[in-house]
Amino acid sequence: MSRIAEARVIATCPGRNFITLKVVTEDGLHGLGDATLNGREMAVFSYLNDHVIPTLIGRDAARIEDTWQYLYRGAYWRRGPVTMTAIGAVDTALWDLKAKAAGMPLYQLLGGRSRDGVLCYGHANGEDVAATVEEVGRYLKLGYKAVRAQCGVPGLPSTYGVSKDKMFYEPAGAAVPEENVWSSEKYLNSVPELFSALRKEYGFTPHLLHDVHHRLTPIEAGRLGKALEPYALFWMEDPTPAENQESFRLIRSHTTTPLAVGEIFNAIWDCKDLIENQLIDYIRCTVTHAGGITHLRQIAALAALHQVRTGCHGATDLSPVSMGAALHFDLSVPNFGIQEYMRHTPETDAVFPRAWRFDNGYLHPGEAPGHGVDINEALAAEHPYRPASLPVNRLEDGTLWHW
Ligand code: GCO
Ligand code: MG
Repeated sequence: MSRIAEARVIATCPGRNFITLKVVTEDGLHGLGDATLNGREMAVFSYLNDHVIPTLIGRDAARIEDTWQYLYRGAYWRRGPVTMTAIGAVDTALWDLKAKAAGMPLYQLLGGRSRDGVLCYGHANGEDVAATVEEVGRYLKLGYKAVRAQCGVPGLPSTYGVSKDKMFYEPAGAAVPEENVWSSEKYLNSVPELFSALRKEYGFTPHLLHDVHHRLTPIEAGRLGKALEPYALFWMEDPTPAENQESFRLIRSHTTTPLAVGEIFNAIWDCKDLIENQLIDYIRCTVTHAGGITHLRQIAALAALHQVRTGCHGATDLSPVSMGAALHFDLSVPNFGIQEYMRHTPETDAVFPRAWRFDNGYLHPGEAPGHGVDINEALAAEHPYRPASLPVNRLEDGTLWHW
């Protein structure tokens, strides 16, 4: 393998914004990394262009670990979503390159398969319980073994996670955030009814998941987890903001519903206390936002010591490049749990040709050398970047609430 000759950052918006890092070696191979930080895309674009790419040119592309250490340990400013997303993009691109140079699918370099396929969950949502039950049924017919269910809350004009476009849900909209109304009381009263209806209709074989999006206080989360116990959820996600991680002890002391956290974490230091104290069951960090394959493997190794399993974030705010890399990680890592899978639009799939595929509830990374996802730059250029933001939340009295 040779030296890095060139690296460039590509911004494209085939339905939503994606930032992609392309690293090219002197012998003409290229590797790709996803650098999409949802709603803050241009911060990483600049970080890569202004601070990272100048240090990559001429570097030995084979030295993945040393490059990671250089960008993390060598920098005065450590951690944080912008830095770690930039490092993650470089790391993923270098793993892609190394596997291409070896002529192997990436999972082979990561130790080979630990399983035959990657269990994934889809997103079902509806305005009310009946519509959500129907939507979950649609996923089960498509072959999904696991489905996340989100439902409109009676008495609230709209609910985050519940969309009109069921197949290609994209929550980022206006350039300046829209405002949603939230009520934890109304929400808490409505969720158990949804899962009761789902178990009544479909029994206990399908895995069911639910995302709280950080909206509850710890004691409210304990109450919800307890109320959901009869419906045996695969997990309850992000029940409360995870800054004060001690608060998870309170949730844990009230419920055996498994807990999943980590989609907005960016370093092992965010995960350490929750994992070491066994306060969660699934860790949801991604290759994109948590420092690439190199760092995610470290997080997974720590998690394995404590019987915490992985459940990588896989919303459409991560590009197909992220999914490609995640699937090689998922296939190889011993303590894999589940992979989130939200379909991208056909426009996005056209910009990012890929080797991975969905088959009967499982994802497969494919056998192409590298992570198996490429970018059609000419097509990408036809979809220029446009600012888009996630909505913010206010309580019914106007108080600003957690995202
Ligand atoms: C998830 C996430 C999504 C977020 C999205 C933000 O679990 O997939 O919480 O639902 O809305 O990633 O852009
Ligand atoms: Mg989530």
